[in-house]
Amino acid sequence: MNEQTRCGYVAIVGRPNVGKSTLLNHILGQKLAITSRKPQTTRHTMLGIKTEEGVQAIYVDTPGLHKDNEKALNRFMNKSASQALRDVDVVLFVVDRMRWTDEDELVLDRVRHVPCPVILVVNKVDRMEDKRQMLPHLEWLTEQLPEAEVVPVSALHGQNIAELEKVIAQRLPESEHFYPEDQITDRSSRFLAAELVREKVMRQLGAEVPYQVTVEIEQFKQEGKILHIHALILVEREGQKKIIIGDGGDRMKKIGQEARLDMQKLFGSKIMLNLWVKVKRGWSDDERALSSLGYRF
Ligand code: GDP
Ligand code: K
Ligand code: MG
Repeated sequence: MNEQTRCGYVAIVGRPNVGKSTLLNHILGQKLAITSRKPQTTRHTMLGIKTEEGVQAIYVDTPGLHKDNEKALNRFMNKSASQALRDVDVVLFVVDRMRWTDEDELVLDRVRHVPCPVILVVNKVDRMEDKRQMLPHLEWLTEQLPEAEVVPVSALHGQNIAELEKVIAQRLPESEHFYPEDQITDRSSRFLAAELVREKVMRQLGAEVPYQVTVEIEQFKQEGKILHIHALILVEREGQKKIIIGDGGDRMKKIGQEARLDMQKLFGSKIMLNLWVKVKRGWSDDERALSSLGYRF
């Protein structure tokens, strides 16, 4: 074993919408995790692996912890986020540079008790003209986490991310690497394809529908130079199906075009993408349906 090599798990936690997935994508230098302005965009934990100069950091992107535990899908997401805090080597606690909410508080309560180093990542500093505007709570927050290093960043614009990665690397244990150098995620290409379609749906739609949408890949087949992907968009109600299809299929067309471009970049291949929408009543509050759709408890 090369004595210089380091390797470990880095959990990215925080309330919905603070920029966890955006941060992961920036660190990896490619769009792996889907992002949007809407909470609940990330539903599954996903590994993003970066190997550079003898250091392998295995990031665990998580759904944000949220207060609403009523629906099965929400319980699934909260459980995934909590599990990610176990057995990791470093925790990145991501907060917004301005806003502090009850849901941040919820995350703080979990983070307070983790046995590994915590890095407080204060995100979205690009939105701030004056440093004094920074989270009035910041002083209080650092008192709550006296051991935590504070690193202000902009995940969207890449400000101070290299510095953050240095701080992370210093806290990873000396170890052999767990994954091959060129592997960037634990998720299958099918999974990533489904997520890209769901991202476009999330971004296209208003407040209500997105949480009742999931995507299944029915075909994923390379034929010559073309990757053929058939994706099924599942919704809860007939009305939602109409909304997703849009006037004369307008919205579906847009969703398809945008997803195809992202897939082309990610898979480095020409893509033929077919989309369908189907109603599957009650899928988001039915543990059995969730499990068959890939939400494994
Ligand atoms: P997550 O729910 O914590 O994974 O958050 P996302 O990564 O999906 O980001 C939520 C929203 O915040 C998206 O619209 C992002 O573009 C935006 N965002 C993330 N990081 C930054 C940042 O550093 N600056 C600004 N201005 N917006 C950001
Ligand atoms: K989001
Ligand atoms: Mg996310």
